[in-house]
Amino acid sequence: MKSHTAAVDAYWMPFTANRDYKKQPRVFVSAEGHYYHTADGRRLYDAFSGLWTSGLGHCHPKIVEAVQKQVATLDYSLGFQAGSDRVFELAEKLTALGPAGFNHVFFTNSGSESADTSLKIALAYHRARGEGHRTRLIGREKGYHGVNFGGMSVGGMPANRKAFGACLLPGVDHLPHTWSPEHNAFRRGQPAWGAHLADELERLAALHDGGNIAAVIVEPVAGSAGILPPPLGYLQRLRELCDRHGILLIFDEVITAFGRVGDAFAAQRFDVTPDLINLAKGLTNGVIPMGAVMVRDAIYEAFMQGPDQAIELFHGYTYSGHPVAAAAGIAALDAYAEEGTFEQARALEPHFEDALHSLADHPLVTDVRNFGLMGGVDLAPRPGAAGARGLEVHKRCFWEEDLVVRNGMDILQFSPFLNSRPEDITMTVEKVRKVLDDLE
Ligand code: PXG
Repeated sequence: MKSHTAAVDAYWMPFTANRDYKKQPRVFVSAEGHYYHTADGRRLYDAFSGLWTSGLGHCHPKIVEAVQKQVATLDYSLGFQAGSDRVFELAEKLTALGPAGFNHVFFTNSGSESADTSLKIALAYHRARGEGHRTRLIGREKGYHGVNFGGMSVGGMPANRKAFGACLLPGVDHLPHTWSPEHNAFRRGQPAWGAHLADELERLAALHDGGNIAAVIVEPVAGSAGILPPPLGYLQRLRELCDRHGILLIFDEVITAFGRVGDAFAAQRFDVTPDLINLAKGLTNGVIPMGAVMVRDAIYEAFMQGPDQAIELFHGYTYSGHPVAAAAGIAALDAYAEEGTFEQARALEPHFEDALHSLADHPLVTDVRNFGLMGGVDLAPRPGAAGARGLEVHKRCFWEEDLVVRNGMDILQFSPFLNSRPEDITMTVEKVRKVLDDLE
């Protein structure tokens, strides 16, 4: 007899061990605030706030209301050569929140689309300025920029790339990642060692002649690869080298924006201003899919030439600037401001850091890293079964502790709500310790 229903079987799940999952499906039917609910009436605390998405909590009443109202008022709006009132309003609000000089925003529907959009804008920008030979793109090992061809190519997660090797974009190089357990294990916040790793860009610039490189894309704090905060001075160094060689710097802030690092954007927290900023997730608090790419004024202006009737960028999605997503975005940005969410997140940081690092003495824990409200805890892999221990923690937390904890292989990832109560962070870590104590 099958241990699961035809419905569970029908769904080919993303980034999931489908066969293992379908033996004992973990299904949510509703959510409220900091909790998910299951069909059998269980209530689980969400220690990952969605998928880095839902910093304000699930089903925020003001966002729900805005979406309900919008979907009944203007469900879809033609987005090419036309637009809804909502999307213009959101664009203005977003640019007001961003670093000075970012007064234009292009809308997408996901972080992956933001990655590819930002790379295309970078290439087209250079071409528009008569530097069409700048075609090389530089990513970083352990980088994650989604799963479309551009983002995958500049990304540095081997498992996400290996099946598609021959079809990755040509002309891509990778900077080294910044994780170094021998120098920085159990380091709180930004590691002191590693700023020099940015100098690899100087070597690549020499190799390719700096003039052939279009853009460098990095996550200010690498997320999916296990929460790797930038070494002190590293981002500043990247900025200097990009300036020296006329290279655009793209910050992929799909995770780090909207309070996750205690400020509206990591660019502001680190005081390093890129040329393009990629967004998604927290833009709508995860309520409706939406992404965006914000650009420095000089980039937008470089496109605004030629006859007025000419389309300046041949790029866009049917759902770019969808009115319902835009309404969710407006409500989310309003809620962040009204509730002081970014300040709340910043104030929680020391408690989160202490709580997470209290796991450092556990015999199965090999490293703990944190920045803002992003945390990673490395577990020693079970011999011959990489990822098994991490998945077991996820499943035991779900079934035994009423807790949703995300694992990326053997790395436990923590993304507490930006408005968490300190005691819930303590509770999360205590439950994880209990599960770790029971593991072989
Ligand atoms: N850039 C970054 C920095 C991301 O974190 C994407 C792009 C892609 O976004 P979309 O919306 O296309 O998925 C992401 C997505 C994890 C995890 O476990 C994180 C993501 C996706 C899957 C797993 O940390 N982030």
